[in-house]
Amino acid sequence: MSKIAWHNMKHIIVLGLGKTGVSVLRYLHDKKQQGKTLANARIQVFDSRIDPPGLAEAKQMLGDDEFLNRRWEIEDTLAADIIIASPGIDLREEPIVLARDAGIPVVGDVELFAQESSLPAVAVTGSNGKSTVTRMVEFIAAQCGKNVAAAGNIGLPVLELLQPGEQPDAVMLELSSFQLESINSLKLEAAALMNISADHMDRYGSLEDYIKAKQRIFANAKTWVLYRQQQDTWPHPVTGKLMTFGNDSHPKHFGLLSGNVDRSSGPVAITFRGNVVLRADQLQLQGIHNLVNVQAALALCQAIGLPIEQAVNAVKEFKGLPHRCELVSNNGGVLWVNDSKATNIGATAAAVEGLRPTVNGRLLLIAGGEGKGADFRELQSTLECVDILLTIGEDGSRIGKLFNGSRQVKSLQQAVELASSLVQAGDMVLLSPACASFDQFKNFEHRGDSFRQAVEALYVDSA
Ligand code: UMA
Ligand code: ADP
Repeated sequence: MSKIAWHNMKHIIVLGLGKTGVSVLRYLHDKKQQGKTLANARIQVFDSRIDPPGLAEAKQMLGDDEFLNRRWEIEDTLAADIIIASPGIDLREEPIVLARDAGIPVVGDVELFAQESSLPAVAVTGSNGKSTVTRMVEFIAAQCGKNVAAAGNIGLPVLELLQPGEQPDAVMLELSSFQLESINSLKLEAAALMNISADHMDRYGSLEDYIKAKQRIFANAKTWVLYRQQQDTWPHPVTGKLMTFGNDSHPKHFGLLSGNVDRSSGPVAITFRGNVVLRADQLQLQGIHNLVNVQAALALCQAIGLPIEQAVNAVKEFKGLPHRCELVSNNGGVLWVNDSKATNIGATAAAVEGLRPTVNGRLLLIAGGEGKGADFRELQSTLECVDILLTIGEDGSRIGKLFNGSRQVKSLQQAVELASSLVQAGDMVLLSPACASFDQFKNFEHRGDSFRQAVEALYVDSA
């Protein structure tokens, strides 16, 4: 898209007043304060929540009347010169489609950032592994003495990077399919597509549409970092410099030296151009999916000029993120693992299949929540690695149907209590829901924290 002609923008509407909406208002407000382009522009913000988190700040910036606590209608969108939509807003809504058809630009915060920033940037997308890879790159860079700022879907809206302050050496962006839908100008040193598994099917017409949104990350990327085990998700033709990663070996790219995930059964190592660069037991991360994540992170680090030897040494110290296959207790020899961030089938499959070989006893899985339109039959083969299944939440019983003897319980706390009566030393209890959390929790962190608290309470009570 051509550069936004801000001086022509007399009426701007911002849709959504969550984290993104607030950062967009700050960006526009700063432009207004600087006095030139937006001096007389009217800025309105819409949100269907009565009291969205950024309301006080929005009113301070815009005045009391420019927050509209209602859905945007066709009259609103057609009256705008530009529409800036938060990622959670479906761009297929009629008022937005009609505005677009009428030639009104519809952009997101990442496009605004891309039009403004000249910092070197790399980015990651995919159904799973984005946050892990994002934090890994940030961590590796810091260990190597570089200040790489992580932003995007990871939680810090990208426009916050434009606020005054110390400029980072480079930017590491985590981008969701929602954010990618409205980008055009983002130039990247390298972009990675981690993997695709069905997710957000309540927003996309088909898996193909979801994949197409993800592939937009490569439009202006010099190096394309792609997963060898899912070549059917690669954009064609590959026009960037190709760097692949995967679960197999490769003479020229990143790969894995074969062996079992169960580290006792032989070395599993990450290779680069056929040479071992890192043994799995040198890492502080569990599961084969994390060995795959390390490869992608190393490829992105290379693209921002970090020497591979240094990056490899640095990643050995990376401890992983909370709520992703996180061991929260091993009291009484039972391993309790919080994988609350597993909000889709692919993540739960990776966790169950990646952790199963490390469990001596039985594996008890707690799954369920808001299914986001997923077809849970895809979880069938994964459930064969599970010994006991407890389900929770509004779509729990849809997963339960696939497993003989599964039990649906009312709350996560009840699931933990029931689990504790069923397991013994050597077993693992894994919370890996394959669902979003919003039916019973504020977010996945709240769900993971509730799990941890319920587990801690078990042992306090029994102390
Ligand atoms: N809203 C409406 N009407 C709607 C939809 C939303 O009024 O039809 C309002 C909501 O009431 C809310 C605001 O819009 O106040 C929320 O906007 P949003 O959902 O876009 O959320 P933000 O707070 O702006 O956070 C977004 C990302 N959220 C989503 O994409 C859903 C955050 O990713 C991201 O960290 C943040 O921008 C900063 O870039 C979260 C996420 O869940 C972690 N992402 C999805 C995922 O990872 O699966 C894609
Ligand atoms: P995202 O930001 O894409 O949601 P996270 O790094 O937060 O990814 O991990 C989300 C979930 O996906 C966790 O449950 C984690 O165990 C699982 N996961 C992480 N990396 C991968 C991967 N490469 N493939 C499949 N699942 C993964």
